[in-house]
Amino acid sequence: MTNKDIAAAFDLIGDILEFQNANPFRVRAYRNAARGIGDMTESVAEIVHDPARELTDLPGIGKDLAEKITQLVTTGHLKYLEELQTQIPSTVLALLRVPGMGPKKAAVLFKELGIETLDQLRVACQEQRVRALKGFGAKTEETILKGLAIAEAGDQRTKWAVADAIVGEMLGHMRVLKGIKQIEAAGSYRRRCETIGDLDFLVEASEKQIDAVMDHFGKFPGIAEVIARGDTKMSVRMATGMQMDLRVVPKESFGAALQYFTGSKAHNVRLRGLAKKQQLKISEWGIFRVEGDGSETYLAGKKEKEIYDTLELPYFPPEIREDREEFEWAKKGKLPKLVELADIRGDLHMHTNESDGHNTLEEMIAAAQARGLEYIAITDHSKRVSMARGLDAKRLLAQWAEIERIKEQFEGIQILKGIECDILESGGMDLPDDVLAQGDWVIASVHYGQNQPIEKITERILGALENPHVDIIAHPTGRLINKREAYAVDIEQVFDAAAKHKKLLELNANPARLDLNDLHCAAAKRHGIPIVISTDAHSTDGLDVMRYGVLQARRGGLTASDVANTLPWGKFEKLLKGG
Ligand code: DGT
Ligand code: CA
Ligand code: CA
Ligand code: ZN
Repeated sequence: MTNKDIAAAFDLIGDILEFQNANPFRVRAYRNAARGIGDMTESVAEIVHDPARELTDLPGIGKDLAEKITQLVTTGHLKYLEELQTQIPSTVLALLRVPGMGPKKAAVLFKELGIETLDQLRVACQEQRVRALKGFGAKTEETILKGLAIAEAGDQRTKWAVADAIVGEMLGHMRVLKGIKQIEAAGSYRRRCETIGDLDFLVEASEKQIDAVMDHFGKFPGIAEVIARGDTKMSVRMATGMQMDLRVVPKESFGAALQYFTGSKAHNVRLRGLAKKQQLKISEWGIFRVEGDGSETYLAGKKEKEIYDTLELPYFPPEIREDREEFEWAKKGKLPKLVELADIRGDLHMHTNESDGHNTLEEMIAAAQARGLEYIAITDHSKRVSMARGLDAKRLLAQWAEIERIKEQFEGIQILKGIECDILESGGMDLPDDVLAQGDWVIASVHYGQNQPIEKITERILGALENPHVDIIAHPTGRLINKREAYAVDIEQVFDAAAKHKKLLELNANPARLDLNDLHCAAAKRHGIPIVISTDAHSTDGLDVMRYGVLQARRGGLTASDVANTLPWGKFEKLLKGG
């Protein structure tokens, strides 16, 4: 029973309760528990089995939830959930996933029209039976029909790097318009989430200009349809399916709106709570003092920072606005100074055309040098990865000899003789110890046997961490965003072993991997494990993905001192030698 399974069960309870119009506090208790557990890297199941630990010590877990978790973990079932599930047909829950629906609307459709499936919902909309319901209308019907198409197309989120390219184009498109004073992309994009659901643009313009701004927004190439257009907001859908929202706000509200629409929702909820205690109110329009007679006085809102200033809070970088630890940090005056791209001095994972890279050894070194890197490691694949023409001992030693021979030609850059050595399916490394011993930098990776059970994969990785020649584990969970789930691995055991053996862990910066993820980075930090952000470049251009890794590290709350490849060469060399 993984944390994800427990979180999913609690979310499902939340869905059903909401559908049944239950007490919102109860619904929220389950939602909060689901979120908290989903965010934990430590296994909740293990806490259950540990006699020295109490579930009720976890935030938001009371006696009742603790009992439910214990039941789930020990029996694999949850009676309460099973009982709830007998009260509504399982297909009804699919209705909740239709954009623009939500539990309340779904409940009405179920009760009034007996709609239990997406197909029935589509027919009812087409026959215009939905618009006759109280609280629904022709427009809702239309929204639901479009939502159905999206729900069926599969609601894939867009990778951050892809969204970033679109944001860049949109900013370029909008900036030619004179009436725009400021424009920002807010939401999960600004928080640098690994994937984003939709893009949220915010524009400052005078009232006279609003229509022109919206007209121009609608002319962005690639827009398939305008979903909605109101007085100050507009939503469009791209041909790719991605939605983009636009809001036009006046000068005195731009900062407040930027704060509000950057989110996350959880961060904002917490912030509003803090404001209330000080007789303040925050909204997308500004921060207001609530007077004795209930009226509100505008205090600030032009700049985002003013919102936090007024609340006597530090300015939280968007990456950490998730209501995880940021408010605790603020309370203690210990907001981390997050790592920046400019802090990065080395790149310790890259391939050449000796295995599956596109460029030669010399080209990779020169490209790294041109990017101002102080040190790099050349890390081609080992022989097990035959599809990538992985190196056997003989070819590897030849490559290392070649590196020794040419490294004098490249000034101001250290070139480590490295290898990305596979961890074999049966355990153990793909190359013999006496070969690995001759290198400067050994990465260990799981590429094969990713469907093995958790015990097996964990054991393989722990074995690699015990090998004295191994320096680091690459892309430790193996996930590919939107493509492949992480393999089953007990990540806490990996953290413990990495800390014990003084090994490093990689944050692979490739935007399709971003592995370790943000929560793992934070957990690794708690274990005192240095993170290395690496590009895993397979071409000279591939060296430029470093920035995505840095953003992920920032989401994990990492500072430069938590990231080993921010060290100057001399200090990094010492770390390598165990100093
Ligand atoms: P996404 O698009 O799913 O990747 O995630 P976000 O965070 O961009 O969410 P989105 O687009 O629904 O809304 C953008 C931001 O607007 C969100 O992060 C916080 C704010 N927001 C939206 N709805 C609410 C709300 O009901 N309450 C509060 N406090 N903030 C909200
Ligand atoms: Ca969004
Ligand atoms: Ca949105
Ligand atoms: Zn690689």
